[in-house]
Amino acid sequence: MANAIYIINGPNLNLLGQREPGIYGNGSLDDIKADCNAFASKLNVSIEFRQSNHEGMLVDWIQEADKKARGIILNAGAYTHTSVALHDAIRAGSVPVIELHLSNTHAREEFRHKSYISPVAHGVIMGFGGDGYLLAIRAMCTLLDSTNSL
Ligand code: CA2
Repeated sequence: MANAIYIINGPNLNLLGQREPGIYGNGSLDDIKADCNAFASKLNVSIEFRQSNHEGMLVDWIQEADKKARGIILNAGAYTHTSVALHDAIRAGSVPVIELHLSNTHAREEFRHKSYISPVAHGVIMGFGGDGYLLAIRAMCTLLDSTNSL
């Protein structure tokens, strides 16, 4: 969708609500998507909400968003901690990216402390579960407003 905020979700986030509720909560990704749509319509912005388990697909969507979107909210899942390809795709683009995580990755295993996304993101929101998506939409709107691109 042109002029939308893209919300891009990476691997295994389609499993939310089915396992690990202690870490990720009880809600499904569809529940989060519905909450995002309701919140975005209150703020009068449109969102494009996607999920893929495939790194190359995420790269394609970041490149697409750079042409069509105002900003990107990215929960890259485990690719956060491994993907030079996602880092490069964000670095090559010019729309702002907010890195998002349900959990506080710094309070978890050491391998989750490294992020290839943070150095090329405008900001990071983590540790607030599904509410983090709404915080990120709010933050993106404020950012776009302050740069007159909303
Ligand atoms: O906290 C986050 O949002 C994460 O991006 C979630 C990823 C994890 O690899 C990152 O370190 C932090 C995992 C996505 C969901 O994985 C599930 C695994 C089993 C059951 C349900 C979800």
